[in-house]
Amino acid sequence: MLRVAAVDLGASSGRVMLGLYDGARLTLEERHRFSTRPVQMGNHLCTDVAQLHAHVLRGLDACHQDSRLDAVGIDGWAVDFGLVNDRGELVAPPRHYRDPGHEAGVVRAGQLISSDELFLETGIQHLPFNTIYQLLALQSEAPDLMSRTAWLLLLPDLLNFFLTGIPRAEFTNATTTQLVSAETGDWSEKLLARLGLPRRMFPDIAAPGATLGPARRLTAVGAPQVVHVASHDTASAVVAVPARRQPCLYISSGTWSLVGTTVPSPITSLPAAKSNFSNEGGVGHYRLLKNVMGLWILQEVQREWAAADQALSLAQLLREAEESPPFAHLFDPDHPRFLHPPSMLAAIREACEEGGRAPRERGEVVRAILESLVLKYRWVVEELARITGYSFDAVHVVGGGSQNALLSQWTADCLNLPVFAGPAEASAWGNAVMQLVALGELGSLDEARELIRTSVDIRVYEPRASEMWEEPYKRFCDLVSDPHRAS
Ligand code: LFR
Repeated sequence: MLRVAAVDLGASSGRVMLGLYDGARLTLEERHRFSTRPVQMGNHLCTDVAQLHAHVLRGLDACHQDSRLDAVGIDGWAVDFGLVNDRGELVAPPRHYRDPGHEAGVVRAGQLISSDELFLETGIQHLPFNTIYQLLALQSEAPDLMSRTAWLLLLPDLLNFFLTGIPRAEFTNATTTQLVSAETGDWSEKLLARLGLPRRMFPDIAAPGATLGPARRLTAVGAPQVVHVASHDTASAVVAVPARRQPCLYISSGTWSLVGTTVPSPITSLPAAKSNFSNEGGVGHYRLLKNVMGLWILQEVQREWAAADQALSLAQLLREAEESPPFAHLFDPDHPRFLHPPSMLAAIREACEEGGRAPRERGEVVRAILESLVLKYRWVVEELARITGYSFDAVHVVGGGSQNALLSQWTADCLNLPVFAGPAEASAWGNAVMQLVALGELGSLDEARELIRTSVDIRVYEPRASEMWEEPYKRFCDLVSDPHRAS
């Protein structure tokens, strides 16, 4: 029996899962779960990395209790990083991508390089919090910071560094910095020079499936091998998409909804640029996808209701949504106002008022969120088909959002495609199977996916009454306001 620990840092919660592989089947058992929510520290929204590290250690301890671990792999949300000095200490608290302070970096980048050139060089979509912008904002705010920095380490790489003492970048997550060349898959020296970012702080890039080194800082519990999984959580989730036919259409549904497909190499054509698609690195492929704001909007609304003592279970909220009138309030969920508003309810109200009337009842609000999300999925899928020339006959929904039956059914209805829902813990599954690849137990991504198919349960939602979505979709298309979309 092989024992691997999959550490997965999602945008709202993290977990450490113990993977048990008997040569034929893989099972995952949750051993520790914790919040990954950012904390406001002074003027900035930050990630509490010390807490994250402590939770990783606790989770690994819990995995170790019965017997030794063979390997450990860490994946997490993209883009965010820590800067460490040559003594291996953080030079500043890592900022969170939802911190509004990165905006200054977007302005600075615009002075140094055009957005078309940036896309051509990196193949990465414009998101105002990409590492490139975070770094440029820091550089102008605290110019001494970089001179004190030995390494820039994205969060999973940083936690790997705490375990092993080895500074190394992993490919899938590195691409999300928007500093990696779409052509070479390595840091773009040209771009770094142009932006005045020191090349020396970017570590060597390793491929997913490579071994990093023993977790020698875990002496109390032995020293399992730390391996490079696809350390971007979305890349791990895409590894776990249990499709028989490739390329397939997937939605990695959680705090974000990542809607995309896989392509053999980056597509940096004009239509891809205009629709602001991303070519993020994957395991033997690129992930051509787009960020949709996702269940974050609903999570924030639930948080607001809970704070006002009006907490209701998700099941109850979904029931109320189903009982509310259809297509009464639509909005583009990807408007920047939803990224980190002081009040999500107020942001929704404002957006709906621009197009008509604001929702008042709880059920109406939830319905507006879910309908707007699935309409945006359709918009992205149509763009995706146009850019790739692919046609899709099903959609795989993976991640926590795949457990939301109403959202899955409406996704099937709106896209007029069957939805295959699951696995819910897709990133952890993708993480665990890549560890088996690194350990030499599985030979390829296809084998890894086959193992997942035989190990998880998938629910199927057939499309119903799709014609009902036609008229609202036309209305919705008029609302879509992507800053990079051709008018
Ligand atoms: C999902 C995710 C997305 C990335 C966003 C910010 O958890 O990793 O792929 O765009 O978080 O890092």
